[in-house]
Amino acid sequence: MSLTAKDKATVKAFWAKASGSAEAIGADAISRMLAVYPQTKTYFSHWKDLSPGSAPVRKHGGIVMGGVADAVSKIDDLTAGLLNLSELHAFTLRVDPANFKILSHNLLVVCAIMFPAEFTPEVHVAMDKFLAALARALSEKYR
Ligand code: HNI
Repeated sequence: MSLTAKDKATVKAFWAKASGSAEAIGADAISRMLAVYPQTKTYFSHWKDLSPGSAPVRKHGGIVMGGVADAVSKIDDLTAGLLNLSELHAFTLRVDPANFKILSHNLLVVCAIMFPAEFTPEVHVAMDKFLAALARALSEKYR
């Protein structure tokens, strides 16, 4: 299920509209991930407050979306582009890669809520494929 040239163009066009709200998207996606899939909280037990919209949640939302922005710019070779980030999540943070799918799901939910007009079925497919490819690239160093 690799991204076609049309998928890539669709992702870039949607990102051009959504990136101005990247921090809000990230904050809500991380809030939902921690609330709806509480098993993800284990990685963030060093934070003071894991409740939706808390300061560390918002800060981390911005950081993660910086990674997503970077991935959009490296969409033609995500595996090479995200090697360092993959290494960090695999060896230093030891994040179970199953969680990448969970965060991707939450990112899609938030994009659909925040951009109901722009988030057409075509955009949904392209973003789903992009986030799956991003999750695969982040999982690269685990094997
Ligand atoms: Ni993730 C740190 C990007 C998914 C747990 N993560 C980062 C950083 C970026 C990043 C960028 C900061 C790196 C640095 O300090 O150099 N993470 C991403 C991206 C995704 C993702 C692009 C997927 C879309 N990370 C996840 C998931 C989890 C996760 C699904 C766990 C559920 N990440 C972490 C943790 C840290 C982290 C833990 C360190 C945070 C801290 O505060 O110590």
